[in-house]
Amino acid sequence: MQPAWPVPETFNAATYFVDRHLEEGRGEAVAIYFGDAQITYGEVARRVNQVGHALRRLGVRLEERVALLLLDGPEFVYSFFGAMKIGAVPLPLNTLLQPPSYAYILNDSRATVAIVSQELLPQLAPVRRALRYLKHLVVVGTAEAALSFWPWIEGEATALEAEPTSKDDMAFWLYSSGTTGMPKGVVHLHHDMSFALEHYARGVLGMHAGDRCFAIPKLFFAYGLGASLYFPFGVGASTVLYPGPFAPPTVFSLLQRYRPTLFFGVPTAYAALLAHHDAPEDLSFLRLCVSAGEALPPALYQRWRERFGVEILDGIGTTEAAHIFISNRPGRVKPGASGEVVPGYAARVVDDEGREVPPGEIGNLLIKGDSVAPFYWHQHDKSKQTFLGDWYATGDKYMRDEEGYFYYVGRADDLFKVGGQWFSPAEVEALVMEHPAVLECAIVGAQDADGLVKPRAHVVLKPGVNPSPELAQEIQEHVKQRVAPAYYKYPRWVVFASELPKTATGKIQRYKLRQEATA
Ligand code: 3UK
Repeated sequence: MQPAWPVPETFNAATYFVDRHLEEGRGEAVAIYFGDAQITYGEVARRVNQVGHALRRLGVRLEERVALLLLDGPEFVYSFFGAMKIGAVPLPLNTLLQPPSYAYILNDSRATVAIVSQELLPQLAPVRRALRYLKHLVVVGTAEAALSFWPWIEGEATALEAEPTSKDDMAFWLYSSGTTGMPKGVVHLHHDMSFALEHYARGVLGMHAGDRCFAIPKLFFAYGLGASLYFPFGVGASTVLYPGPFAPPTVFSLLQRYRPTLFFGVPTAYAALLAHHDAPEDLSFLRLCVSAGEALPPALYQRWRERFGVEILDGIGTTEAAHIFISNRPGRVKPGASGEVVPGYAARVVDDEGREVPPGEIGNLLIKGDSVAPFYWHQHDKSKQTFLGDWYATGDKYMRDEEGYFYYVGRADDLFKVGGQWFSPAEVEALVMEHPAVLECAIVGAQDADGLVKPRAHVVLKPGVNPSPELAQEIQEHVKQRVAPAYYKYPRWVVFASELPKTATGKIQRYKLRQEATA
């Protein structure tokens, strides 16, 4: 099979990820498992072409954005590659946002067409009049999805010549949810998916045509887009798509039904699956599991391995980098580490002046690799702060050990100093969460009577446990004992809350907690 990297100067990603399979004789191979449907690469290619024609008929031109507000399913795939194939720019939207966020993103991106799942239409209706640039709304009905029949493209020609785009033309955008401010349009180019495919999916996961992928993160998320779509499609493997929300029983029944070889989740999902008591013991069809999105606690890695006999590879990726660039490798996992640099990428840990810091010291993580976005859409200052020539500043604090493993310490903007020493919220949150009464915890810096910054813990208790000053004190003692003699790390305040503020992708919004006054 043709390697994915390097790509030629004239390169349309839709031809590599879809059409190539027909030329290489995989037209009859299953690309997508969706409910009872098994959709072949040949069928996908024809539908992609029909969407391309239908979009042109609506007047969509080169470089115009086509928003996709779609539940996971075949129409997402057809629309994503169909838009790309005519040189337009698909823009998958998070399906969990509130109406004002859709108005913001649709106006900011100036998408002219939106392809929307019927179930999600009510999310757009309230802001319909605020949309300045949207001209057409294409609706995907529930019944159509189940039948794999789509009246909008019915009758369109099934052959389509790809727009001869440059490898450096815009291919797709994703709005990064971020933990602060308005979402930013991350612009990705036609060559970006190929770079991530070659170096991470093939290089680290050893992906091949015999694999079957199943991912908890949805296609609108950079993590899910690679895991459920362009990684399997890049190697001629198959993917399992599911439109609904995931609860542990659903995940286990889908695992048993489709028997995937690769499974992708976030740490919270692994925790929920482990906590589910009816868990079947046999997941031996899984070759590897991947965790990303936030740090995977070592205890989860161990428990998963003991229960199911398969490794979880923790790795860090970002929307800006398209996918994972530091990852554990099969057979050489260090629990608690994000892993080693993915071959093909480079990583540096630097101080605020850009000087590399020695192993064991905390610094800012910089990444180099050709899957990294060139800029944020019309955000000149934010782009300059983030994309520094060859290097991209992830905004994460990291530590490297002597053997080249990287350890996540916290977001740059969540980290703070206590008594002149760096304080890692992640480290102490893990200790608070060991307390049997605690369900969730987030720690932020708060000012004491002297105006000095000290750690404050926001704690959600397990159902049935009541907050009390005694319990707060007990939690403080619990941490003190474990951090001794680094007592500066224990939380000076414990604030009980019924829930923590989170972004649509589940990241805790610590800036909101920081704004709260200390009692
Ligand atoms: C954090 C991690 C510790 C980190 C993502 C493609 O999460 C993805 O993209 P986002 O833009 O968020 C990026 C930020 O999330 N993070 C991600 N992975 C880890 N922190 N350990 C990890 N393993 O702050 C990063 O800057 O939403 C995108 C592919 C995989 C992904 N996880």
